Amino acid sequence: MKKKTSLIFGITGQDGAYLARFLLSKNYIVHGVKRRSSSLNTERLDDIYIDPHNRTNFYLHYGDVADSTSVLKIISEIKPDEIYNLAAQSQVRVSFDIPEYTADVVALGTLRILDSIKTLKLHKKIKYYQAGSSEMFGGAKPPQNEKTNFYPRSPYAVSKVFAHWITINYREAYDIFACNGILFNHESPFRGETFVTKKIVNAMCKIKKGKQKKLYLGNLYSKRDWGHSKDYVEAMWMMMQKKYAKDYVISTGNQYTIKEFINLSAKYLRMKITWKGKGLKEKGFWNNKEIISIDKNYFRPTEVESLLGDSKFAKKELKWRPKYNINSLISEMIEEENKKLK
Ligand code: NAP
Ligand code: F7E
Repeated sequence: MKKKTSLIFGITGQDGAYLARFLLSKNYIVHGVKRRSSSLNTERLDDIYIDPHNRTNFYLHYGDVADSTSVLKIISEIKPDEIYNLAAQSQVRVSFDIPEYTADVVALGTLRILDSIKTLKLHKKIKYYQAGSSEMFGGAKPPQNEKTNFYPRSPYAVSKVFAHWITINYREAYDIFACNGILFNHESPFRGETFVTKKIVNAMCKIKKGKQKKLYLGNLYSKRDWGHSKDYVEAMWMMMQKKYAKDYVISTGNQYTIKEFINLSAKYLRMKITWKGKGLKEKGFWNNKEIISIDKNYFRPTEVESLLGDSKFAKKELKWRPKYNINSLISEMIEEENKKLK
């Protein structure tokens, strides 16, 4: 049987790295788009990015979703069966500092890919996946599902709402198989170091080994529904195997505060944290040493307080089930970090 060809925008990120491995395991030919950077950005792909001269199933191309000529050229050359658009400036806090850039990449980047499919008349061949986010629900009351109205609370989330609707518009207007995954937070050892779970795990492991003194955080009381990236990239692929494109919420259905995530990580590391004080003066102590403090710079101008997904639709239609829970997620992240510290 002829191998399927996939093209991943955002292959160097957390999900891109897991999705590439997943698709290779399904016998796909995998193409990925990486940005030019002054230092290497392919660290998460190192073990699959073997000698380019002996490779037959994994290829990287320079490109940028802010540059429509590169997007059009890559799609026209590869003519993939499936496109996964994972490319984004995905840091919510940073999107308040660089809102225009965030909108260009997240909102218009999506449009550039969809419009290339249309312009190249590849709408009958290519299936398109859009990386939507629970951040689009923002201030909407939990639990959130496919019928919940969006209430985005950051330039990132507003841009994702545009991306969501332009995906539906191109599906309806030009008959493109284009689906939106509305994914709740998902983490892993590959998670970027500025996201809160990875920041906590890395710091706690280092503090335990005496390699770091303190961890500074923002709001400890927002609640998130955290899953594992490995489970979530499988859901992306499942959506793309359906006959008709639809939009699906992917989540675990459990939520925890940031403080609960710290306590669970500490428990795994056998560290007993004692909390004292309130608001900006709240502090965490271990062995009578102050190891956690609040820094107001990590607060956001508008916060998303409570995300809790209801993914009954995906469970029914895709038969998708997460394999990880919060404890196996945290233990894997800690084990991998400890290996690195050794
Ligand atoms: P990530 O680790 O931040 O990866 C983002 C990827 O996009 C990286 O490969 C990055 O390249 C690339 N990128 C950034 N700007 C680009 C541009 N202008 N042109 C081409 N590529 C560009 O994010 P992730 O956690 O894997 O998430 C994947 C996607 O799902 C993102 O769209 C994110 O917004 C969305 N999402 C994530 C979550 C989550 O909890 N992880 C939940 C819902 C939705 P560099 O490596 O060069 O920076
Ligand atoms: O923040 C609070 C912060 O940056 C989670 C992205 O993948 O998931 C991610 O967005 C919570 C927020 O993720 C710190 O205020 C406290 O309430 O890990 P995060 P996020 O903003 O939920 C969604 C679904 C995406 O789509 C995004 O691309 O933690 N928090 N103190 C902190 N957050 C950070 N980053 N750093 C702190 O020091």
